[in-house]
Amino acid sequence: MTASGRSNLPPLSLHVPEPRFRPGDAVDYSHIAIPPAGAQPRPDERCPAAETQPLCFDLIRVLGEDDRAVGPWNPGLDAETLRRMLRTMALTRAFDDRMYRGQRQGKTSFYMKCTGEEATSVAPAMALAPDDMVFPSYRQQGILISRGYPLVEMINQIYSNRADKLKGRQLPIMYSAREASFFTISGNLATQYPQAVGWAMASAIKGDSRIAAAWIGEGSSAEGDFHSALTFATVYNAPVVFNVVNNQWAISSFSGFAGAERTTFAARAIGYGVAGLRVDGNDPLAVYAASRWAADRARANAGPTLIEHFTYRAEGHSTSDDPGQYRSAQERSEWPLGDPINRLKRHLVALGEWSDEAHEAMDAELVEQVKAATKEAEKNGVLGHGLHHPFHTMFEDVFEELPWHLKEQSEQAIRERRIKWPDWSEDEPWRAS
Ligand SMILES: Cc1ncc(C[n+]2csc(CCOP(=O)(O)OP(=O)(O)O)c2C)c(N)n1
Ligand SMILES: [Mg+2]
Repeated sequence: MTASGRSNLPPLSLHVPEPRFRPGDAVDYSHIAIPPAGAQPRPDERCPAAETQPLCFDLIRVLGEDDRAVGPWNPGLDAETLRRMLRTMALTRAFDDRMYRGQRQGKTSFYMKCTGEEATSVAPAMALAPDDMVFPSYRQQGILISRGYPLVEMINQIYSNRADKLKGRQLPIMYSAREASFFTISGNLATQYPQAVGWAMASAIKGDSRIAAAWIGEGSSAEGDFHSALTFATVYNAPVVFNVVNNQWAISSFSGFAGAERTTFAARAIGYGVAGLRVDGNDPLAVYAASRWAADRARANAGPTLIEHFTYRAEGHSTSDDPGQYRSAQERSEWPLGDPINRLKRHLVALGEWSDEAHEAMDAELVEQVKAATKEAEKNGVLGHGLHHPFHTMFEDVFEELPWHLKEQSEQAIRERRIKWPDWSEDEPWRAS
């Protein structure tokens, strides 16, 4: 008997997704369809959105197994631009490695790496105009680095020190850089999507030529904000590029919980009448080409595009995570789309424009560059050394005039602090004994 008593009907049941591999399991990715590079058609940027539908189930690839760039999506970049792309991705990785170690040394409370996903931020940043407005999530440090934002400023923010322009009010790595057209990163996942659409609409209303681009993780695409953003964008034909970075994981939840077992993330574009592209996210040339296609489309008032970057989060979610607890360690080595830096390196070598020696020398130079920036930032303090913004500043900058209750709270907080630490000086807190 079922609960309702209608015993001739089968009991209803739910499907609860389960990842294929858990710690200790052997990994077999043979279920992932990887088409040959160069085999995907490239429609005109101004085509009706429906023409891109097959590309939502395909995988745009340019770099082939022989390390050559092939097919209609080959962006045909010159060697100097390719080397700049390689260097920016390698710098992003060197930066991540150093900051990760900094967190382990107690210099910051928190860090998030983008290892293996560098192409999904560096290549789009290069495909966009430098003043196009970007609305990233927390894993697109590669955009700031591509735009030449000073590493020292990034590290000041990570250390929440006295030179941190955000005055220690944002979680480390949640940058904000108006001068780099880089919107403030929010820990409230997916909020950047409708914000990007709003900005893009405003740009169009003003008759400007700048477009907006947003990034979201595949897990966060399950948030309601994703859907309202796409609805607004398609209704008003907003000049915006939507990037979904499908790195397979949302902390310890695999992509199945966001719908990956049913269809691709790119295919979500179809329901909204938005152009959709599914790209090999570890192929920097494919990512560049798709980003350029979408940016040109938006700039020509031909409509928004949703790009799914199919990639893999090679390391933990953040410094607070231990992926060894929930996924097989073999996943990283077995990931069939390789590593974006290695792939672009091998391509440049195949062109006769790069070598192992040049690569090694570049890596050594980048380590030094990051080290120098770190030393510079450390002069402004690291976590827990007291070289942070004066305590009272946390009550400032929000209201033009502090409301009475916050004024009372701030006075009380400062009073209590003086009782607790009598030697504490408000302007030079680091001199407190
Ligand atoms: C609205 C909201 N819900 C939950 C969280 C907690 N949270 C932080 S990161 C994260 C996983 C996001 O995964 P994904 O979107 O795939 O991005 P990835 O970390 O893989 O880049 C979650 C659930 C949050 N910050 N905000
Ligand atoms: Mg993810």
